[in-house]
Amino acid sequence: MTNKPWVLIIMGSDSDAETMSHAAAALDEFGVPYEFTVASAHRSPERARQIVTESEANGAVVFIAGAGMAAHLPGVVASLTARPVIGVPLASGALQGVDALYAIVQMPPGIPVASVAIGGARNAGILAAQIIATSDPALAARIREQRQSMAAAVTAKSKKVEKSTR
Ligand code: RP5
Repeated sequence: MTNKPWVLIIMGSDSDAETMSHAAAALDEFGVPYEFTVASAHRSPERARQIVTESEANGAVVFIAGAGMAAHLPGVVASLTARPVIGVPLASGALQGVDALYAIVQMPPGIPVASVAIGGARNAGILAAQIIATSDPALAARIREQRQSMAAAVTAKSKKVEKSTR
């Protein structure tokens, strides 16, 4: 247990866990604590409600919610907390995440959910860290360092292929 601000990562099924683990990995890189759990908006609404309300009371400051198909979990989480919710549309079923993307981004005015790309769990983790970093300068510095590493990696990639004929 920690008093540090932490992130709840919640998903609709254990079949979502592999993709959602990329959000956890991003938070691990930045040393941001999280809990990782499953609750379904449709199959276990009472469990979803209990986890979200208890997590808010216990210091979760950002919620990451992943779901596939009729992806109502992120919206339900947003209905239960006034803290920021990041939705992760997941590719499953016949429509491979397009259905989940539409479900997550089409929230009614007043109850926002920020959405990343289909399967974009890593960006959800990074965005959650960025939100927490607004009040944590050391975390903000770690995020800036990672940006610098990425920029250096792009320069290295260019060196492998660049040429000029002028
Ligand atoms: C959604 O239905 C879940 O988020 C998952 O992406 C999808 C399939 O769930 P399972 O049938 O694998 O439990 O609610």
